[in-house]
Amino acid sequence: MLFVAAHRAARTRSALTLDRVDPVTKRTESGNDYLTINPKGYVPALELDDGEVLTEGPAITQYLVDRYALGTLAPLSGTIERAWINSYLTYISTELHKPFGRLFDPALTPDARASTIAYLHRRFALAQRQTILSAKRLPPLGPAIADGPLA
Ligand SMILES: N[C@@H](CCC(=O)N[C@@H](CS)C(=O)NCC(=O)O)C(=O)O
Repeated sequence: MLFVAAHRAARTRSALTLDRVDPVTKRTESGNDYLTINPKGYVPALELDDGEVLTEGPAITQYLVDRYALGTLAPLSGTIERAWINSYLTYISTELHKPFGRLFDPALTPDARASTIAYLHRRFALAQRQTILSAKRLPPLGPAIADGPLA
């Protein structure tokens, strides 16, 4: 079971069973309290058949690739090419995604909003440069797992 944001589930094509989470009530569409599944409260979370729950986007995507698409959507674990992918996913998660979320905070002051936007501009410029560099260094893989979060 993959828990995703309420607005995303409809757009996601996947062999996984999906359950939407209401971001305000933290109830799942199937009627469960999401906080009992993932106390962090945010999505995504992946619940395995044995009940194990994995959170954090970069960990989930890499787990799914290694388990179900070995060597096709990402370079093999333990290679420097895979470490670049991991680095890029972590960058997206921490340097782009999180500050972006602040912009939706109604309590954000105009000054804080302006400095967050300036920060994001710098970070996106670096991401773009890095993407161009990576494209030259990574083996051709077709759609890669790092494309997902930026799509
Ligand atoms: N560190 C997490 C962050 C996930 C995240 O911020 N998810 C957003 C949706 S894109 C969310 O659920 N926000 C609601 C909340 O934080 O309560 C990851 O990389 O997976």
